[in-house]
Amino acid sequence: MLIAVILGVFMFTVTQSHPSYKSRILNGNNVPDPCCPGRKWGRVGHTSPRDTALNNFGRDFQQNNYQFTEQLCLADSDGDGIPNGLELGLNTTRHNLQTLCQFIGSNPFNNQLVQFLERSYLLANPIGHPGLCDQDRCPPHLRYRCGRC
Ligand SMILES: [Ca+2]
Repeated sequence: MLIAVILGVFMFTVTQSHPSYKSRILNGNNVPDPCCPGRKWGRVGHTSPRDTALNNFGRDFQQNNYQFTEQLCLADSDGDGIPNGLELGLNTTRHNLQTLCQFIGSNPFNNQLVQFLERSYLLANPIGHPGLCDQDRCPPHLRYRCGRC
C-alpha cells in the first residue's frame, strides 16, 4: 500500500511537470496539431499528445536544460527547413530571426517577456510544430506520419 501511494505521488509529480515545460517554450500552449486541424498539440516535446517519447524538439529542449535558448530558437529540430523560432510564431517583419532569438536568449524566459513580444507584434501564432516534420519536403528519415485524431 505504501509503495502504491509513493508511486502515485511520483507519477503525479512527473505528469504535472510537463505543463511547466510548455510555459518555457514560445507559444508552448498554442502549438497546432499538424494531424488534426484546429487542435493544439498538448505536449510539444513529445511524439504524440499522449506518448512519453521525445521528438527531436523535445530532445533539443532537454539538451538545452529545458530552456528556450537562442540556440534552440535558431535550430530546426524537425528538419523541415523552418527554424523553431519561426515555427513557434516569431514575426520577422521588423527584425531578423537572429536578432529576435538573441533577444529571447539574453532575457529571462517568463510571461513578461512573452507579453512584451506579443504587444510588440514580434510574436504571433505558431505556424507549425517544431518537433514533427510532417511535410513532403522533410527528409524521409525525419518524416512524421500522422495518426488518427
Ligand atoms: Ca522546423
